Amino acid sequence: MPDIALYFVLDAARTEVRSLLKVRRNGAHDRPLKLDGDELTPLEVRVDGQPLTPDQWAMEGGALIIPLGGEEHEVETLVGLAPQSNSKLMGLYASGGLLCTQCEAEGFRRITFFPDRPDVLSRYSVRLEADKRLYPVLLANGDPVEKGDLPDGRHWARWNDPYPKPCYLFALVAGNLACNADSFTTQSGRNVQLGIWVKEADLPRTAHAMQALKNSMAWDERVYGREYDLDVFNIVAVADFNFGAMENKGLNIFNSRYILADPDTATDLDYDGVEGVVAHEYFHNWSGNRVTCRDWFQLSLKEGFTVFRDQNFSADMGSAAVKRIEDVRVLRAAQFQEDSGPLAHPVRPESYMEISNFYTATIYNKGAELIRMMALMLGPERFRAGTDLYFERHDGEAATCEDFVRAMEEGGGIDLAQFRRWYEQAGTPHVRALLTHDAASGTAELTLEQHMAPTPGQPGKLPMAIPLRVALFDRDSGKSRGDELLMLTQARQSFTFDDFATPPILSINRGFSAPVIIETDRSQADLAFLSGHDDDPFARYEAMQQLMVNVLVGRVGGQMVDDAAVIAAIRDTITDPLLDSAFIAEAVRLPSEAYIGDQLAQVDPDAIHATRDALQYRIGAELESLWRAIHGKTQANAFSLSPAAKGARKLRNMALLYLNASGADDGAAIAFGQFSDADNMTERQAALATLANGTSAEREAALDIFYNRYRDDALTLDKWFQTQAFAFHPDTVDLVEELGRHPDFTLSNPNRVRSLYGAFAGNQWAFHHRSGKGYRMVADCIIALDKINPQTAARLVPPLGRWRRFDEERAAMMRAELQRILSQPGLSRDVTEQASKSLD
Ligand code: B3K
Ligand code: ZN
Repeated sequence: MPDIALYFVLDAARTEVRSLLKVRRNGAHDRPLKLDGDELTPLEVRVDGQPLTPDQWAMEGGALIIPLGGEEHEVETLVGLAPQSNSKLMGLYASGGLLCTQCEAEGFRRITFFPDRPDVLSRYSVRLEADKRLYPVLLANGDPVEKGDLPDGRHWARWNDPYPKPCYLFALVAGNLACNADSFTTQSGRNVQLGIWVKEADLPRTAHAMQALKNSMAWDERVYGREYDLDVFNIVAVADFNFGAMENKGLNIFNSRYILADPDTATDLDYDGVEGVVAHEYFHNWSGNRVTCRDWFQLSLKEGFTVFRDQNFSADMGSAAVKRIEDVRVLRAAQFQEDSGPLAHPVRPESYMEISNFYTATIYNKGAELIRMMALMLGPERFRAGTDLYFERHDGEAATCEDFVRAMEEGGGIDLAQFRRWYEQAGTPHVRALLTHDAASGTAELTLEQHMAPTPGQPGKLPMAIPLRVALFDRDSGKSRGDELLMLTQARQSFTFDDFATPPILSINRGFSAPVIIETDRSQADLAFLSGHDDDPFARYEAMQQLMVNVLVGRVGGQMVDDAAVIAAIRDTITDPLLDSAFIAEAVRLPSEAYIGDQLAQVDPDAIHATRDALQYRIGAELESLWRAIHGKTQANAFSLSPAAKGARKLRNMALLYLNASGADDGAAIAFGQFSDADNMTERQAALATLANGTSAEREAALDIFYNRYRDDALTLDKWFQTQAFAFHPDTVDLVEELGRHPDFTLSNPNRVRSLYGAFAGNQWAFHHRSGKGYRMVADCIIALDKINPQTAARLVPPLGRWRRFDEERAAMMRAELQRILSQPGLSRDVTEQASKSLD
């Protein structure tokens, strides 16, 4: 399909789409032309200008089948769409008065008949026509070429995209939008017009996104030598969106939560989210659009690589150490859980029922870790040689993960034969590390053993190639001789280190060099040493976490583990004048309840909650005066987004949390004070969250104030729902049930659903309430939402699928809910796949 011309007559109730396809037979075969379609009815079908009679074409499933004789034809179809009734938010739909599209992965077939697969690349010419008053702005991919007015208050615009692209990158937007306009001059001196399009009232909230866009464009030139290729780059924010954002060529469409930010409504985390997602979508212009995927099994080719790129961009814009800690926390929370459950799949999956279910932490975040390991093994110059070769060799093509690995091998000069198993084998490798010391010879020996548990469809696993950054610390000097990169390639392997008169201390998987679970038997004393001395910030953080995990896991298992080492390490950390605030805040944070659960053979949500709460109380009470001092000292810094200001807010919020955990009488009053006085959402929301965990009068007051202040601002009201759903409050289950009936709750907005039920399902203690009520509520939501928006409904299934990790009673209730979901008539393919795999 070398060329496609599309003609849209746009209207929320009824849109007409005429498409003209130049088709050319792809090889020596006589099969008919098959054009995918989903919920489409052909109103006209023409070949080379001649209308076909209904007996000259056929429908097969949703697809249109046209027998064709010759080698080349022009095929024309006409269909009618009803955007305002499209609640799936795939294809052309209406959102807050706008018309917009979402095509990835298979939404284009809901707009017109077309071979909807990523290896069909075509040049698009698009004409949009609409009522000028309702839809004064008409946008599509590529460059604007012509526009004009029509009688009856109508107008039109034509856009051409000179770069052949797969149809999943098609986009259009029509609506009443205001523009934050700016420009960027590329390294070769071309001028690019940048536009961020939002509702007029939201214009003041677009500055951060624009700055992020310009920074991204400069970064991709500097770090990867990649320049932007069109004359315009537009971004549109929409309120109803299934995902974060979409990288359509030259016309990115965003969930408004990743564009809009101002101090009053966005937290520092939100600001970082805007910066990261703007960068991610922009970077896709090369890793995704110029070089796209041959098929959807290769999804990680663009997503893993692009996440790696956006992570490094954000690291360069702020604190690299803290960014790495945050990224690993996300990986462990989302991807390690996936890898250890019924939905585990390889980074390059081998089958799927519904591709929408494969936009997972494995494809995205583990995929990024694979690229990171290759970059580590190659070093910066050779990695860049590899990516240069990849982009040159595959520009304009639909490529595979194998193509990427081969470019790394050839461009970087490395053998990745065994490394390829990372794409094939699902599951997280466990690496057991044992360090022994021989005083007579003065040598230390590190023995590493790897194993991987079976995953669905993969009973046996082969050893992986695991790059581990390691350092050995001398107890007396407190120093190491530096970092070494060890390659663990066998099931069991030993490494010897000379000249150690006394037993050194092991620092391993520094920087989280490989996405594995390390098992060591390092003592609390050795971990405490590393938590104070390790010169790799991630390893230092990790030592602190491991100290805490040992206490928590031991106590949940009924052992009396002393917490003195934890409290001492936290005291040393918060009083260390050389550490920056953001790092301190990360280091002293207790591991999440879910993470503690992951370390146990069986998750006991109540015991985990009680144990973690008790340790939090001890840390709060023992160090109360320090928390009080930190909270007071970091006050009143005028709002700025500098790393120092963000770090101070993060630490202050942590101090507030521990101060409240300490049981101090004035805890709630101090939190309420912070809530009332804050000049920014980071402190306001943290104070609200701290209050929401308790049962004080201030809790209700703050929730009311927050609600009344933001009730007309959907994005900020989401935080009100989310904070309550996340709260460690004994009645969270009932409160969430009530919130589900709140007049501001709606299933039709994915952000709102995620804020309430998505957050709730991530609150281990509340969701796994022994009554089973949490399971029932989430299942009810899935069943109701499936009729409206199956893609978003399916994303709520995985928490129910983790039943194997819980006691028999909970497991039985979770299974019963999965069965109830599966017994619903007319269940979508999306939810069917997730629920049935979860029961297997
Ligand atoms: N590529 C899109 C994902 C769209 C998924 C739709 N099922 C966003 C991103 O990763 O950049
Ligand atoms: Zn992406």
